[in-house]
Amino acid sequence: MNVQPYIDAIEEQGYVIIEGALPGSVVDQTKAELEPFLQKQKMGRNDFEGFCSERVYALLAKAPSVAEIVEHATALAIVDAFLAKNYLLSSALAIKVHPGETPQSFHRDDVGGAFLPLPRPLLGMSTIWAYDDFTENNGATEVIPGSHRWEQAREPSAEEAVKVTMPAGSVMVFSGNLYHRGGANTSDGTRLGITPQYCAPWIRQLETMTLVAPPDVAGRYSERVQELLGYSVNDPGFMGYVDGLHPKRLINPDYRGRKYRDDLPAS
Ligand SMILES: O=C(O)CCC(=O)C(=O)O
Repeated sequence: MNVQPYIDAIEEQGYVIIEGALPGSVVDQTKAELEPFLQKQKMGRNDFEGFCSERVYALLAKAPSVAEIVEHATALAIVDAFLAKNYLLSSALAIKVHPGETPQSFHRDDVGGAFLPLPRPLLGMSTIWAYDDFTENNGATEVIPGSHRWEQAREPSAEEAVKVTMPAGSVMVFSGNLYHRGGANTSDGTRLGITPQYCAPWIRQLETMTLVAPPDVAGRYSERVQELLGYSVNDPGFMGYVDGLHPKRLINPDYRGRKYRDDLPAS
């Protein structure tokens, strides 16, 4: 397949939508695998996660058919053009937006590069796959076209955003430094999306220390050593989470050390 037109669109606008990329049978299979995790038991813990949204992290441990989109040939052929070989899957989570959800704040997914002056090269590529139709009013992702090339001083505004409406089975592939957000859901239905995100191959430790020292081994060391191994989360933010929680929970399930707002449960 010739993906050059998609690559050109991303270079120009920061994103491209590909309809009909995933067969309905795979959409249905993944929805069935996710069903046990989407029982409205765990709604978002803050405004970013969305108080009216459910998020399922660690997807490859829960819904095996998600691998179909993680390694989707067309999506990866596009990502190949933007990231050096050996890039990594940085995140893969499901987001089910329920009625009443408000818009997220605009953000860039490759936020780890926020300390670098803009405009800067992208450090990651994102995809969001529609498992329900993304409509005008059910929480479709919103993007700000061209914002991947903005200068430092420019702030995002809702007036510049466009809604990414697309039928179930479609994907939006977008540049990690593109401003976007989850939209408001003013409908009476839900919107399920899954967002695999990829990062540059050098955004990692030289030795994968959490495999060198899995939780039972890491637990023998001091807190400081555990943090240095990677049982830590970038503050502020959530880079380093495991299944939406602080990785030290794998060493000590009662760990409640990180609390970034007093009115929220520790994560
Ligand atoms: O749910 C969406 O449409 C986008 C969510 C998002 O951008 C995020 O949580 O990082």
